[in-house]
Amino acid sequence: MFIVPSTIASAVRFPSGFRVGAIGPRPVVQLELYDFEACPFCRKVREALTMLDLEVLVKPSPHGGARFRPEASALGGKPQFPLLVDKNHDAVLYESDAIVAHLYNHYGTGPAPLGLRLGPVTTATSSLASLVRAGNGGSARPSKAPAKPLELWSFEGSPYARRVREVLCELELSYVLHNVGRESPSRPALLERAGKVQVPYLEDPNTQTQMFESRDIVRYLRSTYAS
Ligand SMILES: N[C@@H](CCC(=O)N[C@@H](CS)C(=O)NCC(=O)O)C(=O)O
Repeated sequence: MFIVPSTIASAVRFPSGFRVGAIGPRPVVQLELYDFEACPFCRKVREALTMLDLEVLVKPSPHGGARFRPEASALGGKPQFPLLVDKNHDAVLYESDAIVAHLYNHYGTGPAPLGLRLGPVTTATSSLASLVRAGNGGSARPSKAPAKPLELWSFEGSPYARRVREVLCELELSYVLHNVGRESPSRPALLERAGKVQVPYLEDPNTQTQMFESRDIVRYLRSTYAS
């Protein structure tokens, strides 16, 4: 049962990545993130994205992945993750701490929360969360590439949404990540669109599919895209 270790992983990082804090200006051009779920440094960035209520186009780059890793290396010069592309500020950034600072500087109202600024403690707890997930979302599996990115409504601390993100990552499926943490101002739009506020919620414009329930979504992703 995936939910127990995934809940422990969330608990280890609580309260980082659950609730939206004070937010500042919004990006005009969509942010892009090359990352992989199991990477503890990438987790810090995803937590910041949730707490800042930011949407991002994720280009999953797990170990052994061939779909986005070459693109990331060409952009930034080396295969290191996370890598953030922010065209609003002409920025291509490595280093999770630099990325978090950039996000709070441009899209927040002050410095990042303490949970993201504790240096080795932040890294240790994020690594522990990855350890608990035992490599899920770390390595690529053969898959078919969708023509258009999928769309996922999620927040970093959700144990159910994590399982879906892990599978999207392993299958190297690009997706628009709509972060809808607790108290997110984006929740009313989800309610309007999907009829209720529950995450994960997936839309696949390639097959006109919309669905809730992590187990059903995982099954759908595997049957549609795994090869
Ligand atoms: N100091 C960097 C460390 C980043 C890092 O070591 N990332 C690992 C993944 S967790 C990586 O890119 N490894 C190379 C690879 O995955 O091929 C940061 O905070 O962003």
